[in-house]
Amino acid sequence: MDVFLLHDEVGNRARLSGSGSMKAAVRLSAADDPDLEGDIGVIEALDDPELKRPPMFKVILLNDDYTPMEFVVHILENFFGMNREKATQIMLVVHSEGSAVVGIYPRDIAETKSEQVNAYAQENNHPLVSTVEITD
Ligand code: TYC
Repeated sequence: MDVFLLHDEVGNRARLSGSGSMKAAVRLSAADDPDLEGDIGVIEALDDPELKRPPMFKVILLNDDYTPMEFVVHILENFFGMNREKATQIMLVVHSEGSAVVGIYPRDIAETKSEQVNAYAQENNHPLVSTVEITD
């Protein structure tokens, strides 16, 4: 929210407030610039620059009945940078809960990792599947 108080020499006041961009017309005085005295000038409040963080995406690994546990651990070590202990722990979460988030990344990276995992599982004749979902 931006607020401007506009006032003249005899105490008349106007309040200008809002968000987004705002403009107010003002009559210029000799103090602004003698050449412009009496002209109409414009005061403009610009939008705050919006600095939104890019959305992040979860890579989710799904359980199935056939992919060997050791293969899932291998995936978590090699595609998601986990050590053996962490990879084993997360594999067991997927196995018992049905799914688990295995990484959170910007959209392109999440989609590439998920596609690489799915392709690698297929090449090795395992039904393992990962998906991507936007974070809330
Ligand atoms: N449920 C599989 C089994 O019993 C193991 C497994 C774990 C499969 C995690 C997929 O994402 C997965 N062999």
